[in-house]
Amino acid sequence: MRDPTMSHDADARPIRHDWNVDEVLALHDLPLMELVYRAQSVHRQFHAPDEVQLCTLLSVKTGGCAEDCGYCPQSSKHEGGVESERMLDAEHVIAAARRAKESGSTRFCMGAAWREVKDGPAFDRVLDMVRGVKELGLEACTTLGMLTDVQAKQLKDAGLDAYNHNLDTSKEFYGSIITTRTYEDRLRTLENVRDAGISVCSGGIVGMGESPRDRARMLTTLANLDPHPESVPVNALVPVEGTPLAGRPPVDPLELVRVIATARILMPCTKVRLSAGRTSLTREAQALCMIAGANSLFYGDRLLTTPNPGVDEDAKLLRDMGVRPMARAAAAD
Ligand code: SAM
Ligand code: DTB
Ligand code: SF4
Repeated sequence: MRDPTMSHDADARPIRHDWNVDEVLALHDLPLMELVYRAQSVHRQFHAPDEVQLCTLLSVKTGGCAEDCGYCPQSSKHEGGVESERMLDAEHVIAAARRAKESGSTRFCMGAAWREVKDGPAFDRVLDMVRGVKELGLEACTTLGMLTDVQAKQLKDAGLDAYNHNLDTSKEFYGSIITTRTYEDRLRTLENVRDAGISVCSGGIVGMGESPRDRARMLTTLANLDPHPESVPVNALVPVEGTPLAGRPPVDPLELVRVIATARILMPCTKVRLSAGRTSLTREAQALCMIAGANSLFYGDRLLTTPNPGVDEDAKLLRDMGVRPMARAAAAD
C-alpha cells in the first residue's frame, strides 16, 4: 500500500507549502519512535542539535482585554480573570530587558492584552520600548493583537524583529474558543507582518478539547504559509481558574511531543518553541519535546500572567542535556 506520509517525494523536497491535512495527520499519527526519528533527522539537517534559543516574555499591558478567548485569563469577558493594570513605562520594560539579557536570553518579547493596536500614545510607547530593546542588542518581539499594514511598518521602522500572533487552533475549532474575531482576521495580520518585512511567529495551543485532526489542520495552515513562520510556539493549555477552559484535563505530554515533531518535519528551518505549560511537564517530558525538535524556550519565572520554570531549574535542565543557549541571530532569524 502507498505510504501517505511519503507522498510527494517528501524526503526529496523538505521545504514544502502544499501539504494536505490527511498527509499531515498521517505523519502526526505515525508510531512515536518513527515520528521522533524523522523529526530528529530533519532537525539535524537544519539546526545545531545542541542549541536552544532562550526568549524572555514580559506583559507590558495586563488584563482588561475586549476579546473572549476561552483560554485567556486576561479577557474582560471572563469573571475572575486577572485585574486590568496600567501599561508599564518604557524605562521599566527596558530595565527588565537588560536583566533578561544578563540572564542569557537573546530575545525579548513584549505582550499586550489588546484586541488590536490603536494609534496613539500607547502604541507610541510600544515603539519606544522596541527601540530601547534593540539598543541593548536583543532581538525584539511583540504580541499586541491585530495590526494594520501601516502599524506593522511603524514597528519595523522602530527595529522590531518578530511579531507573535497565534492561529491557536484549526479554523474549524476556532469558533468554539473565540467568537469576537475570525480566523481570517488572524491571517490578515500575519500577512501585514510578513509584508512589512518582520519575522512571523505563529503557533497554537494543545489541550483545549481539539481533535488530532484539528491539530493537523492548524499545522497544515502554518506549513502552507510561504515562507514558513520563522517561529512556531506550541503552548500546552494552562487551565486558569475563572476561564471557560479552567476544567480541561492536563494535556498528555506525548500529544505535545507529536505536535512538536510534526511541526519540525513540516517546517524544517523554523524555530519550534516549547512555550506555555512547562511547569506541568517533567524534565523528561521537556527533554523529549526538545529531542522531537523544539529548539526555543521561554526563559524566566513568569510568562505573561502565569508561572514558568525558574531560571536555575531551566539552566540545570539544559546543562544536564548538554544543550547550550543559542547566540543572538545577527539579523533576527
Ligand atoms: N492579545 C494578543 C493576542 O491574543 O494575539 C497577545 C497576547 S496573547 C496572551 C498571546 C497568546 O498566548 C495567545 O494567542 C495564546 O496562544 C497564548 N495563551 C494565552 N493564554 C494561554 C493559556 N492559558 N494557556 C496557553 N496559552 C495561552
Ligand atoms: C505564545 O505562543 N505563548 C506566549 C507568547 N506567545 C506571548 C504566551 C503564553 C501565555 C500563557 C498564559 C499567561 O501567562 O497569561
Ligand atoms: Fe486578549 Fe490576547 Fe487574551 Fe485573547 S489571548 S483575550 S486577544 S490578551
